[in-house]
Amino acid sequence: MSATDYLERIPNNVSLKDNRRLLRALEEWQPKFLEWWKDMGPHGYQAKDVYLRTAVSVDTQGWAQFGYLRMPEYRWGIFLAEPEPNRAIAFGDHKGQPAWQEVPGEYRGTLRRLIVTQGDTEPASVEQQRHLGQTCPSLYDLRNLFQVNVEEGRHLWAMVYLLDAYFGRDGREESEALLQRRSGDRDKPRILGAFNERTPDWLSFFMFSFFTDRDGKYQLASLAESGFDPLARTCRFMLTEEAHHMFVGETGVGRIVQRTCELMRAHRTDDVRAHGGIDLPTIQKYINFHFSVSLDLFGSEISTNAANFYTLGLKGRFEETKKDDDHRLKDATYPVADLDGERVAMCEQPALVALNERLRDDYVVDCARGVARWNQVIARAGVDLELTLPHRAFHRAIGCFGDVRVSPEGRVISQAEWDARRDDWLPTKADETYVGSLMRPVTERGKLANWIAPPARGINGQPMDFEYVRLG
Ligand code: BYC
Repeated sequence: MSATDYLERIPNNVSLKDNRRLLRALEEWQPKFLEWWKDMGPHGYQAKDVYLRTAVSVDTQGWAQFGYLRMPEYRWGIFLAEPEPNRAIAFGDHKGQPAWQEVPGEYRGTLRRLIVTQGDTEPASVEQQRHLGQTCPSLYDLRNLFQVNVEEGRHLWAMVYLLDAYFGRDGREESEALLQRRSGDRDKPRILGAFNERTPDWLSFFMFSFFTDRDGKYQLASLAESGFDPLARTCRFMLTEEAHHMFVGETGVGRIVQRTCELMRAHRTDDVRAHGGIDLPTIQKYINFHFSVSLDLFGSEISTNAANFYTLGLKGRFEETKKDDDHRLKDATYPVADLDGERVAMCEQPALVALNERLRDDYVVDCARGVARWNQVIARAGVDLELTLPHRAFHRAIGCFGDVRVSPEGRVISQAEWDARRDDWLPTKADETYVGSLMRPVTERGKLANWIAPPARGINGQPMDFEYVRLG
């Protein structure tokens, strides 16, 4: 492909045509990306026309253009939110100074690590979801899966842009390594725990999109506050796309819950498995699993890394600029959940080292709102049961609860009690086998698998029976 072709293929608002060095780096990386997409991207459907949204600019007209295209021809572009004139750093030791347009030399390594950690999650999620197309519950859902996948690909591009444009040779090496690690691979795993878990079925996919993509929202929002302006602007634009991913998760689980309740009422039974549905206790176990592994993504309760990221002006808090305090936090404290002997108790900690926990708190509140909406579906159906979030200490691998066993109610328990109760709380092999047995592809226009209700509306005003993926 010639340089002009690349400029055509990579819609951008970073003046790529004037930056030959960056263009060359991306020209070299792009075929490797496509190779990775071929090997690790969605299995099947690569030659089919999919009704996708593509961002071709950052204005209201351009960021959501709908049309049919084949996934490998998706235009993975590079977009930064519009610059904020005279933007100043909003927090930490550099508060009030002009935001950096170049990487400050002394923070190079730290910043690169943050960008690589963020970037690593994007291809990881595509890898985790690569087989789901084979078992889609409808063409509508299949299209949404692919939309999420191409946009995660674009988010990888966004991080690779930062690495290639601002971190020289090191950055280019990291860009390559992002295509070499593999989700779940024992020898070269993805960096963060949740991104090495399997997403074997659509219930897991919707839970992942609700819980794990929501970690993405909070991490991106914190990086969108960064003093390094290109990172802040990149993340701000990514957040516009992230909203759809969480919508897919929330409505996906909501539609399963709705269908389950319909089956419960129609057959006057809690045992909807007999009628091909996913029972509410199984849904609860999947919530317990995905919530807990996503909580781990926020890091330890007490973290000097987090304090440094903040003090150096690299990563802020959620909605930093809306908070009414000194934005330095040197003397502030924050309540953090900790182990006090056999119980979980709150204790005041220096606010700077507690920033991971603070972000986790924001996230938990947001998750609870979504669960409340699922419970409205259940209540409207007249079913007497509520889904809940397990206690934050339940089933944790990272942080102070990583070494203890805790029940979903937050009681510290023995290993023996955990062993006896684990299968009541987390999906078992039998649960996974049952859910797996429901995963049969439904690809007829307007048709839907039996275990999920139809969406309230189609994509971009299209009807449910629209040909979201052309199979002919
Ligand atoms: N798994 O000081 P600590 C998304 C490591 S999702 C494995 O507590 P820190 C998306 C940690 O790296 C958002 N290792 O943690 C969603 C550190 O290692 P070193 C992704 C873990 O550094 C769906 C050590 O343990 N973005 O976008 O304060 C689909 C001590 O850690 C884990 C980001 O995460 C773990 N869960 O915070 C697609 C933002 N947790 O330094 C996309 C960028 C901790 O001792 N990342 N460790 O070698 C960060 O801000 C931070 O790296 C973390 C960790 C918040 C993740």
